Amino acid sequence: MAKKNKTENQKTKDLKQFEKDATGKVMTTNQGLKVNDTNNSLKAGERGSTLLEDFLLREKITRFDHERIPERIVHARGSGAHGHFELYKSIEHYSKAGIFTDTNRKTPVFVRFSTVAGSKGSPDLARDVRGFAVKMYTEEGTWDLVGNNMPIFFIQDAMKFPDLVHSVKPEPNREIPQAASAHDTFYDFVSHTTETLHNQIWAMSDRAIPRSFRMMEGFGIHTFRLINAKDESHFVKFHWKPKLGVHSVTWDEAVKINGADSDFHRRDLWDAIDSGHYPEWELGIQVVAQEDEHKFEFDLLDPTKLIPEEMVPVEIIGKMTLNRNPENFFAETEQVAFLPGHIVPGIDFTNDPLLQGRLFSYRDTQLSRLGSPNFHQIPINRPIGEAHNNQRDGHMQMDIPKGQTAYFPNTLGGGCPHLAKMAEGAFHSFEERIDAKKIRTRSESFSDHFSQPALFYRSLAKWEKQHLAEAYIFELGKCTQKHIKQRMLWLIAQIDTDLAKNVSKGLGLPIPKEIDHPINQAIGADADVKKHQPPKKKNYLESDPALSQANTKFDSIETRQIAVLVADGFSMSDFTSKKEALEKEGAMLKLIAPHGGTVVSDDNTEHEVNASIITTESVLFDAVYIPGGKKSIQGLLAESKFKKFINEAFKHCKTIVADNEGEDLLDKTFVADYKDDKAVLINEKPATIIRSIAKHRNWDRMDVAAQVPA
Ligand code: HDD
Repeated sequence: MAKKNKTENQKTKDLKQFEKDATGKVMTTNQGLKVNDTNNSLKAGERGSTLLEDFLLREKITRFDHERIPERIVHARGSGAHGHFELYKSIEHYSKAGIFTDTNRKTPVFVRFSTVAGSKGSPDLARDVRGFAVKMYTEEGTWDLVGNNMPIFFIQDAMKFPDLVHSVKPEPNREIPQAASAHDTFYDFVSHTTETLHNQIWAMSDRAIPRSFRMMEGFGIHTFRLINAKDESHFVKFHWKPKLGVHSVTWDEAVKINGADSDFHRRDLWDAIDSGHYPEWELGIQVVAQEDEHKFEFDLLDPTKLIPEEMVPVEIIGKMTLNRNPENFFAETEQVAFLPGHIVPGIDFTNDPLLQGRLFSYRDTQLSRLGSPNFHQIPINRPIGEAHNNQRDGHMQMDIPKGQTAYFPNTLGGGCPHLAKMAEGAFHSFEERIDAKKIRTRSESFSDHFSQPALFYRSLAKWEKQHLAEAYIFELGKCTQKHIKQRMLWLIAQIDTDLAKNVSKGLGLPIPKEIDHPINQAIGADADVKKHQPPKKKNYLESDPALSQANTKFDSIETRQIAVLVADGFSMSDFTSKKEALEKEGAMLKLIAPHGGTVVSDDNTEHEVNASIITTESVLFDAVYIPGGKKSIQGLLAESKFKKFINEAFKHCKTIVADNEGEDLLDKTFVADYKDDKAVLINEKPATIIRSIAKHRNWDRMDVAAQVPA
């Protein structure tokens, strides 16, 4: 039975006062008038016309007509959860922020994960960057770290953001395609904007199709500053490292999951929290001393560059736990407003031109999305501390500010609210020395667009490289314009020739030696690309192991979904031995049977079926287990979808476990010829099975798996 484990924190307490619970209550209008009919409008006679007088009808319909608010222009589809952050050790030598110095605190957080391009109702498994936005309700004010699951961004200057987003969104004439980057306008833009190539190659990697929000990293991306009590500044990059490791599904699964359960990630997050398996991430920092700002071969202010962990290790300083699902999706997850401009003393901005633009954009967008400058008064957006100033009025003012004065300085209000003294923890911007010309340009130090995409590709494992090439083939294969595909191929060849050869084969197009499309010349695109490559490609690091998912954690099967294929007569002793051991490690076993309702095992006990084979698909599971029992196997063989289920799990390189007669079912599938595969486990001990599932997938099987016609 799912348990709803609520952990109280200050924000939870604050939110409670706004919660409304109708349990046991009478229905009323919004004015508190008791209502005894909400099914029929007021009419002139039984069959007569409806009367304008009917205020009950008008209240209900008017309210309904205005239920929707504009969805976010990007990151429209998302899921949120509450939790807290705990600091392992003080980093007061870097930052004076309470959240970074006080190890006794549990700072409340609200996190919203999202895809970027799709609309609010788009499927979860789109190939896309994932948003990873964390709101920390600290005692000194709210700090929002509005990041993504990739450590770099597509563009270097906020000025290009509308162009980037317009190119990836559905094409304006036909509003096609939804939640997909695989179309002409996106690659038209990317192929003419080489600064995008780094984030682009990450988006082609498995990072863009995570197994779960709980199994992806988060990054603040920009270089920020940490400011200590002596007002000294260090540069910092923020990293969230998931306790469960970084894992992904394959593209074939993603496509199928979108059909089988388009809420896959949303459901996964909700179910994990609801069942008490709280997701956790450790917070890491990469710190660079002020005087080392220029020691790298890239610019710390360039958001298309990461600092390889090989060069600056990540120091783990704390942990975030998500332990409470929202009470109401709209009130919390939809209305939450993240602003990169929300910082607290001890943290400050740098001059990263993308960050600087974001500092404007997020406040502005809330005005049209949430409709009022009072959006900070919506319960989910309120700080946990008191907020006082002379800002007034506006749509939907929820507070009742008292007193005669709304200006500063004043005497009539006793000078209040008075200014905070520095000793009281007032915010003070870091005093960076600036002596510059006003100039609309891009810094030369941002001009290397190829070294880091190449480093990323070099750092990947063989299977990751293969997935990545297939992603390019899919995406570019969906483009209809040959000159765009050719230009992309040419650019990919500048990143890595082997990758380009693979993609070229899949596209059936040769890698062009030169790009001489007249339009490109007309818009000066070639000159622009030549400026950035190839002479500028640098090889300052052969590889960075942290960039590969092959080097993530493989030590847990917590919350892994195991499909147990059963029909009447399945072996209870087989089942119990595996169930106990796997559940002890946190795995979740689901009985899949030829029908819904119940199944009876060979000891005559009845078991609730979790899903009939008609309503589920193998792509929703991490591993398959077939207990023995002659009658059960006969029952499974009678329904051909079970064979498809197993073939597909094999194709996706998952662990497949069978006991006793369960092997007879495997013998009727593609697996029959591959029983020596290291993740096909027949009559194996639980410990071996647990190790295999924890490995996530057996990628060694990839070439064989590609042959499976599922
Ligand atoms: Fe953004 C939302 C992440 C660049 C403008 N962004 C948004 C969200 C995330 C990010 C996670 C969803 C927040 C939520 O869940 O409510 N955005 C990023 C990252 C960026 C980035 C990691 C680069 C490092 N964004 C960026 C730029 C601009 C914007 C350069 C504009 C100049 N982003 C927005 C926005 C959104 C937004 C239009 C839409 C909804 C919202 O802000 O509240 O203002």
